[in-house]
Amino acid sequence: NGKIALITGASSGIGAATATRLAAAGVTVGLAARRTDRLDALKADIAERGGNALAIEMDVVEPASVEAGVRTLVDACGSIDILVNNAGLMPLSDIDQLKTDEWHRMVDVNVKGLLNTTAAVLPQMIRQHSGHIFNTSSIAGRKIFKGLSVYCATKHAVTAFSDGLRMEIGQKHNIRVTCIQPGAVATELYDQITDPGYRQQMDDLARQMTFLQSADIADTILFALQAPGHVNVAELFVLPTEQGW
Ligand code: NJP
Repeated sequence: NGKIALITGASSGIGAATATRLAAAGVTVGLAARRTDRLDALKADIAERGGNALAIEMDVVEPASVEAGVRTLVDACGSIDILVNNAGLMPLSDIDQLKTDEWHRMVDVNVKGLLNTTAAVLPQMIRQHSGHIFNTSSIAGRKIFKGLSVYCATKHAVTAFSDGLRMEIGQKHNIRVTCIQPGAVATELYDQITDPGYRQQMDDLARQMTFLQSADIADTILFALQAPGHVNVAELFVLPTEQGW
């Protein structure tokens, strides 16, 4: 459809699947992440299917890296119509283990990273007086799970920021904001769990129920994107049927 998207965390999982789906729908996709080998492979895959993609090395934690990436996409394509704030991580541990490095990393990527990309893209969308921002929060952005306290705190922040953003820029700047809240999706997110107990727990969970696939979330993003301009699909809870709520 000729639109331009910036997708963070596009090197794997939900981000990569979203890039593939959007590209198939005619969107030019800026693929942002740190692992450029993954981005180059995805870009080639998208091109093979007739789509357009750019690989953009970006660490969302670093404002300079984010600004440079956004500039690269705008210089190449002239606009940014869609921002998919998707980069994130989820190491699990109990609070009393005091794994403060992991806590800070989650705050840096899940919250500050999302603020960095939003700040870098917003001026462009405001100039255009149009845009659509997707924020990947989580079921953990509405509810608290044991072992996930800090992750839940970061995703509650994403949900709260999405609500505020929608309130402030929806009418004023004609920008839609959709908060995505997935349940369990089979991705590499779970590979970062270092705690053996929680690792086992997640493996057990995966045996007990059929997790969502990344493409399921990509489909819901496309659904919200393709809604008529006066419709803002504000929030999407998407759970495995067996996960419940
Ligand atoms: O995980 P994964 P998902 N700068 O590990 C990137 C949320 N979510 O697809 O930089 C830039 O495959 C990393 O790229 P790289 C979750 O919280 C998931 O599941 O190359 N990018 C990779 O592409 C997250 O917000 C589930 O390492 C950085 C991507 O993040 C989103 O879904 C459930 C980065 C992670 O991809 C996508 O996660 C739920 C940085 N500094 C919410 N650090 C679920 N899977 O069950 C990391 O409710 N990335």
